[in-house]
Amino acid sequence: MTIDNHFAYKFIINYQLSIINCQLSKIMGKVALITGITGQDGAYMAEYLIKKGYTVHGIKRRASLFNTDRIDHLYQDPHVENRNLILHYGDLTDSMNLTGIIGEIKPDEIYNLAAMSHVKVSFDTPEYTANVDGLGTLRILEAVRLLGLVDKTRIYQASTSELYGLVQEVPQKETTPFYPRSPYAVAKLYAYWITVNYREAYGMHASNGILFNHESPLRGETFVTRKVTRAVSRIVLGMQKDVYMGNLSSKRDWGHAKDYIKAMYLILQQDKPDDYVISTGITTSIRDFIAMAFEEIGVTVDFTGEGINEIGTIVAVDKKVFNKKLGDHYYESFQKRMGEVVVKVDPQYFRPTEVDLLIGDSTKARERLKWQPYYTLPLLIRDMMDSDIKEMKKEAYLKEGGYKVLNYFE
Ligand code: NAP
Ligand code: F7E
Repeated sequence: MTIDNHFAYKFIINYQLSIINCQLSKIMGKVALITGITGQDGAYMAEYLIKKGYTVHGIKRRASLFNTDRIDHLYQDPHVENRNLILHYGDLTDSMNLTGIIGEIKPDEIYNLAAMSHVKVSFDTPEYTANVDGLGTLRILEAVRLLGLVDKTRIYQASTSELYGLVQEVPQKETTPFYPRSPYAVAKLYAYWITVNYREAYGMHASNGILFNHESPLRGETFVTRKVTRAVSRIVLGMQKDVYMGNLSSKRDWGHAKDYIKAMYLILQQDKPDDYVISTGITTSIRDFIAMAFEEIGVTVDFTGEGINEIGTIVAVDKKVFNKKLGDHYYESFQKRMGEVVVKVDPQYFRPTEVDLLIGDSTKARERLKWQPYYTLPLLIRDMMDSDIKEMKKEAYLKEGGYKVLNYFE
């Protein structure tokens, strides 16, 4: 056999193998790898893809306690055969580990959702944040390239509205120049551009979703929305006196994570890779979010004062709404708190550089992906408040019964 023939045979065999692989994955369902599967978006994404018939692999970090609460309902005993959720230990800082997992499972789709995702904390851990959020993305792209999976594996990169930082245009869209304002955003800027570069240099199906803030009952407890819905629930149930907040004037474009993971999925189903803004197009201040969360249970809070002297005071309670949401049991003691201050400002929550205003224009996604959010902000707040009231009632019940309840202060 001549060398030319040898390469021709190899090419034909490889080509046939790739067709067989493709047909097999159609019959057997697709395989997805989710980094950050234990996080808010990772948990919703795993559930969504499993319902669509995918086999989902997830990367979880080793922790000294179980960290799989958010995916507990999907988790199966590792001894069960034909599982549709398989977890691997790993870390975005470990390229050998990532290359090993990707090489073993050869995913059709990778959703890179893992990150040190807290903006304020990124000022305390800038080097680590750059390593995970910036270089972590490079490690995944490079693993796919080196393993020869460029034509098979599609990659979603979790980019962020934080890239717009000190906004250069209102509203922000795909063409708005970036101006990151935190170590987190600067790391994500690298990840954004390395994704674009690998797409252009190697023809990878790699796309950025530039997602604006999205929340849910699964949101981490130290992000502002969840901090508020937890605190409001505890205050009305008599478990907490007040809450200390940071900058009340910044504005965010908040959507529901359940809507946003659908956009991520749609981005990877397009024939061509591209970058998309995902947002609701409505912006609200932190102050108004807090007022809306109290209003959800019939409590009116009025804000007075400025800067670090600003306070939120209870000025009215709608008994009917309050009782409907919480039950009569709590009204008597709560109405005695009329006129009391429940929201205060503590500068320890301020950031060295703040992102004052975010509001997205997601026209491109709405037209090309046919994506549209279902949840409005009031619906999102209802979902989060219902869930946290239930959670806090459980804690109150345990406390009454003499059981230990943890204090999570931040
Ligand atoms: P999240 O709840 O904080 O989840 C982050 C996930 O990343 C967790 O599973 C975490 O694991 C994992 N992780 C952190 N460091 C890691 C490391 N070194 N190696 C491997 N895994 C690591 O974040 P999210 O709200 O779901 O956001 C998902 C992604 O979207 C993130 O990349 C975030 O930056 C980005 N994003 C979020 C929003 C938003 O509003 N939610 C908007 C735009 C972009 P543990 O559970 O062990 O901590
Ligand atoms: O802050 C202000 C704070 O921490 C929102 C991440 O998912 O979304 C998230 O980043 C705003 C900021 O989210 C408190 O100063 C006031 O202006 O909920 P956050 P974030 O910084 O917008 C983007 C899109 C991401 O990509 C990130 O991963 O709220 N704020 N008082 C407060 N914030 C917190 N956390 N705590 C306060 O007490």
